[in-house]
Amino acid sequence: MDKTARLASNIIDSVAKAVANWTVDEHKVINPYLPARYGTRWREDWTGHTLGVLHMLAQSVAVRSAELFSHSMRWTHESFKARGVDEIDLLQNAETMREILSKELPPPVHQTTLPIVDAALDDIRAKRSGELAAEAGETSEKEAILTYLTAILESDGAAAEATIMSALDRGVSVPEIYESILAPAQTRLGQMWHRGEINVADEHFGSATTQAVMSRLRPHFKPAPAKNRLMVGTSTPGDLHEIGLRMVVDLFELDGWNVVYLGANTPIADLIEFLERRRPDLLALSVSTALMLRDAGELIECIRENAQISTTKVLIGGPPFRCVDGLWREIGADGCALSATQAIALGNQLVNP
Ligand code: B12
Repeated sequence: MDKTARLASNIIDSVAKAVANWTVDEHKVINPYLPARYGTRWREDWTGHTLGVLHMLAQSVAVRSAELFSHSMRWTHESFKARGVDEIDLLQNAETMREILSKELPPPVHQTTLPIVDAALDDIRAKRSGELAAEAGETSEKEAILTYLTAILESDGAAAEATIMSALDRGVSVPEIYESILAPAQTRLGQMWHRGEINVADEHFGSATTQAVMSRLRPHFKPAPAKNRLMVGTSTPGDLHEIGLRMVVDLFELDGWNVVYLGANTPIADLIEFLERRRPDLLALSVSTALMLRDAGELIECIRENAQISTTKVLIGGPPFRCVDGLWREIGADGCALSATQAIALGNQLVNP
């Protein structure tokens, strides 16, 4: 066994307890949610985990095997994940431990140790990227979704925008960018938030960036010849989701319709007055959460009971309609589409059968 490696290994074991405690303290500074997420024993549990990782690192350094450490880290992460520990927390813990080791270990020990830790961290990150891509769903733009999401997670708006503009340069059309990159990326952000992998600030940044990118695409719109049809798009009162709705309205515009995008959350009385004034052929109503279904039904009833606008076609859509078939009939809409592209086909049918 290499003597320098063995010495480095012993040094790691001898400082392991102090490094584990320091790592957990620093990790809590980066991620203040740890106590709330992992209960009263969170500190002991995380210190024990970090200590185990350090002892395994010491063994891997002794035999100079980055592969051994990577393998053991992967295994540990799998087993902790299966017991409800968040992968992001495990990665943050390992990254924090790496920083502490780089400060605590004497330089000759660095040289044998840090490359081994870095190789394992790269391995875990690469695996995580692979999972992100796999979970992004069946789309030809997996790579772009992944790059876009990575930019969002790094709060790098310029990189996110560059990803979309380069897709445009490759010949990906605006509807494809919406449906195959931006929409799945937003859905994925929703899943990550749901699992506690990102917080609301990250989601807000993603949603704001997606809307900014959509605005940047406007100069590249090439609408079909005008159809002399008017549609108005909004969401149910109280519904704050606007991105899906905006995609729908933009695609109607590209299809040659005159469009009025009201944004989300228009009060019922003001919407009715607006419809009386503008008399659109179609109202596109977005319902993003099941909590808004009853209000959407009441809004459609108000339209049906108003002689001036009772014949306005109401097209409805949003995530709740993906979960339950035929829900749209129950709330009195004329039709329902599950994507912006489907919405255009159905809107044209409804207005000019
Ligand atoms: C971003 C987001 C938010 C942001 C919205 C910011 C913004 N400026 O838009 C904020 C933080 C405000 C938010 C809040 C909430 N949200 Co939210 N949110 C999301 C998230 C992560 C992404 C939404 C999005 O942009 N999607 C991308 C677009 C393109 O997809 P889409 O909306 O589905 O639209 C497509 C189709 O549905 C269809 N479509 C959409 N509208 C229309 C309209 C018509 C007429 C047609 C034909 C088609 C159509 O075409 C679009 C393009 O293909 C989703 C996750 C997800 N899976 O979508 C949750 C999600 C929509 N939210 C959800 C929930 C529960 C909430 C909250 C209640 C959370 C809470 N506890 O506070 C609140 C409700 C606030 C409110 N009063 O509205 C749930 C809804 C579950 C359900 N089925 O009922 C989701 C699905 C997350 C989840 N899986 O639990 N949210």
